[in-house]
Amino acid sequence: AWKKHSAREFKTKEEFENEAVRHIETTLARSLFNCDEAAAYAGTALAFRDRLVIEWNKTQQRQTFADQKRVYYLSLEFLMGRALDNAMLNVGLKDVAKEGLADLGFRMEDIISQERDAALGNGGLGRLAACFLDSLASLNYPAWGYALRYRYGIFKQEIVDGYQVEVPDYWLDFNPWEFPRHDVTVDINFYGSVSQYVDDDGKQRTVWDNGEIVTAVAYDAPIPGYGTTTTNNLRLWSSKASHGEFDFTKFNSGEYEQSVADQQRAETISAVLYPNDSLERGKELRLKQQYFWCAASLFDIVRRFKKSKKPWKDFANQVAIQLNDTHPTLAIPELQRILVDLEGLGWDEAWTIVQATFGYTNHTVLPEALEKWSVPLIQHLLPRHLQIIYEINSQFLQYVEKSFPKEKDILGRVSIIEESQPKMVRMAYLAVIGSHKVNGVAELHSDLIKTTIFKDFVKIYGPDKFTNVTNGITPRRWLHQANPKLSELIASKLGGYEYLRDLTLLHKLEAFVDDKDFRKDFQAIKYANKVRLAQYILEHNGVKVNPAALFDVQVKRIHEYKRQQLNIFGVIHRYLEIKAMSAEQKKKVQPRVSIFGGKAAPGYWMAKTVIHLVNQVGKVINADKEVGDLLKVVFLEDYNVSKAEIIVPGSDISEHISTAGTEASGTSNMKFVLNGGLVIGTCDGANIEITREVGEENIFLFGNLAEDVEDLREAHHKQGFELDPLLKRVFETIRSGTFGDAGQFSALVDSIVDHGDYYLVSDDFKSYIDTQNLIDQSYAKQEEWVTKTILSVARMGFFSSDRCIDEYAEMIWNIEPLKPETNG
Ligand code: 26Y
Repeated sequence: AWKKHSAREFKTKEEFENEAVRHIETTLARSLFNCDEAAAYAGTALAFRDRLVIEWNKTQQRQTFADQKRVYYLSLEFLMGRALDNAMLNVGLKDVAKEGLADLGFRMEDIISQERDAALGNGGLGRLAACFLDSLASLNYPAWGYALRYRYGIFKQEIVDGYQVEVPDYWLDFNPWEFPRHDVTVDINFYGSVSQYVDDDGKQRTVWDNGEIVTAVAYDAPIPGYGTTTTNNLRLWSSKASHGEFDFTKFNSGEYEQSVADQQRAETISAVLYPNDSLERGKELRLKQQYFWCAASLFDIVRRFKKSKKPWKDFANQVAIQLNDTHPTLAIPELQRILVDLEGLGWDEAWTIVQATFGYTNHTVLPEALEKWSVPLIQHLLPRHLQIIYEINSQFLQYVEKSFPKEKDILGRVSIIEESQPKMVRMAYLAVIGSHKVNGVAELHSDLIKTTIFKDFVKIYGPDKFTNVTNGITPRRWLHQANPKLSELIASKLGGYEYLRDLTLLHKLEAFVDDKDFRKDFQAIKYANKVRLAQYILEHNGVKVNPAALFDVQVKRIHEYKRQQLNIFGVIHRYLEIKAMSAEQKKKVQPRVSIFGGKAAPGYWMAKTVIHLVNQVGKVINADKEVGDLLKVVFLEDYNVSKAEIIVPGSDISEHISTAGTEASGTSNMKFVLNGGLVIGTCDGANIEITREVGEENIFLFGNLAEDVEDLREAHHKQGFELDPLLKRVFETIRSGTFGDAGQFSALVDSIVDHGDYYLVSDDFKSYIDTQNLIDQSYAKQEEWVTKTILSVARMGFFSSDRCIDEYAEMIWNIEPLKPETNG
């Protein structure tokens, strides 16, 4: 008889060692005599993987048996980072493994850092998806993620002579966390033609065929929850050539080369993550990626539903699908196609199901980031989908016309089809029309989408279709894993780690704000994290920084709207001030380290110029003996999730300084505050709610408000504007060649001086500088500063992604958790 399973459990360090060694010797076929760190990592990962896999299988079985509604999170990006540390902490045996590894002669940190980041994302949107998976599993929701298995994640950034250089990120040569499912495949059609026929019941039916077929192969990764056995699934699709008869004829007729070329063409679909995070470029391959992934995922979801033998009217009671931005919007016409063309439902019946199934999350109001695809391109690649989109549009416009008979202009404004040359499909409109709920990601942002890009739709559907779910972060990775000492200190005060499952419990820390020992420990942990970061900076940048200085961090994608240029201009201003000081005055200066990090999209020249300027400024200031420790400037290469885990805990102040109204939420702002840092920020995105939670005395806000931005821009164009005098001095310094050939930076300076300063750098400069000075004064009063940071940590409970996921579950998905106890 078969045993229930053959889980190789380990509880002691000896048992762990046995398991790790067994894997090294048998799974890897390596002798222990040449066991290096890579092998020790593999052995450790495989030992933990075994434990995960058993719970994973059980979870899937339990969820199938319970037959509850599931949520499917469709995201082209999942910025997962490393998996081993997370797995160890979730399984709860990290300490055992640490001792075992020590016996074998290894240090835990070295083993953990052997793993490559799973960097299948650009920035905030991708990392949010990863935090959501962690919360969904930790809260026992039946949930799957669906994405693409890119062979290359976001590029690795190298800094060469101060310039960004992109290097491919081939991350798959050893990935113990994925399981190929060669038996789970879906054939996906492209191009081809559409025709009509009459079926056996005499009904008019449409077929789409004679296209090119590419096969999607599933690769699954386990997503363990914290403090629960629930282990959900992340399914990544990989593309490969389909091996139909077509290929065999080619082989046989001597077209061997063509056949191999076809194969490469097919594999190209899932080859690489697009590295743009805001500029839409309308490339055919990206559209192919989107359809390939949507079609494979929907086929999979529908296949699972059909196994239950329920009637179609139950579909939306069993299935919720969340669209992470408009990237998966093709799932809407695809589900309509499945229901109408393949399953033979009537159009209206199908459309009711589609609308009840989908929810859409918007992550930006920036016009250049809103997806549009050209009608001719969709016509060519997905002819049936274009017909369906037109039909959806036609019915929608008829409804609008009936509801607003007197408004002539509204139809053109809300049409899914933009009447341009060529015509374009507005994906955000299709997403709104095909979903039952649309949400923004922070309060201000959710208000803004209702008054700007989706204004007409609020009028058409009423305000209830639009809602807010403020973003959150998982405290497991962003506190417990990244900052174990702080996590432990908090646990010692709150009587255990329960707060990691209910972050609102942090409020109890307020009672310790005057506790001398607690304050000392809290401060010592911040200092130790700064020492660790200083060590990292020395190793990677060769710059020695003083851990007692104020560490000022801005790490995020480089973009004009995020205003890293404001930060570096501020740094130059500070440099000029220091240079003008007497020795006596210098003694009063608060020493500071300005830390930058982030990737620029490869074609985004202005962003690349900002990186170059930061590096040039750093080179000059760091070498200036008159400045010494008073100011250091470093750009950290290749910012990613695992680097964030070192950088975030080591910050005193972090910068979230976007032009008001442009940053939908921001999530790193939450990470920094949760780790005992404070924020300098504009009244934008989640900064506003952070302020409400921590209190305005504990955050440094500055700059113009979102409601004034439009007027200011208009005034710039109509009347011109007076450049801020301090900023003017900064520009003169740049022009004088202090930081190298000024021509290299002219586009950046000119965008402000000559081209209207769209992002209001000059308007906000004075207020920014004043606020930075206030920060210096505040930091000098260390006791007050520590109070601010402790109170802030205590008040961050709201920003857990657990709260966020519970809100989605209740307001949008209508799903319930499945407790692991229901069925063992
Ligand atoms: C269309 C394509 C070029 C594109 C690709 C990626 C467009 C946008 C993106 C990514 C956007 C993104 O990361 N947005 C961020 O989402 C976070 C999570 O909601 C927000 O916190 C953050 O403010 C927003 O910029």
